[in-house]
Amino acid sequence: GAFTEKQEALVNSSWEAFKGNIPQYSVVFYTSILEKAPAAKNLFSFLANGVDPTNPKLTAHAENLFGLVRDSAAQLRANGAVVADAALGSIHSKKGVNCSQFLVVKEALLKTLKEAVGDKWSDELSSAVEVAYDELAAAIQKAYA
Ligand code: HEM
Ligand code: ISQ
Repeated sequence: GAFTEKQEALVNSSWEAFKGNIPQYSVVFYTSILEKAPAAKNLFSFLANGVDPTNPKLTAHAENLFGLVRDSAAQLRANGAVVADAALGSIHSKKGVNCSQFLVVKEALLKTLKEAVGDKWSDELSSAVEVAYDELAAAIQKAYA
């Protein structure tokens, strides 16, 4: 079905919660990714010295990714579809990023947002974030050259 205004608001609320402590939640995010996919360390130069919350590159990359999920929800609500720009497709295609890696990042995102929103977490919020993420991941892979 269509992505509702309520779903967009739920995704926005999780983004606001994440922004409440970006260094702390970035650690949760990267740690979760590295637990499931240790090789991800080699994909991101800013992880060379471990998950350091004072490294501005580390937090900025997490913020960019979370911001795009929020943007995806806005696109779904406004247009019923998500379009990723070609540059986003080409970065990931060059790095050979695959479906299983998209799944690892999705699970880490959900875990992080669950921690950020605390007792406001719900199945409805989880599913709104999942739809926004899955549609964005599909749009990125569709933009692979
Ligand atoms: C770069 C977003 C999934 C690996 C980027 C960039 C963005 C982005 C915006 C540009 C640089 C930055 O701001 O970080 C996303 C989004 C994703 C996603 C929205 C999911 C919907 C993934 C996955 C992987 C991955 C699953 C692999 C585990 C990379 C790598 C770069 C990159 C290696 C280049 C980093 C660098 O060296 O600067 N991504 N990404 N991405 N992404 Fe993703
Ligand atoms: C994937 N692409 C861009 C940035 C990221 C930050 C953290 C984890 C995965 C990412």
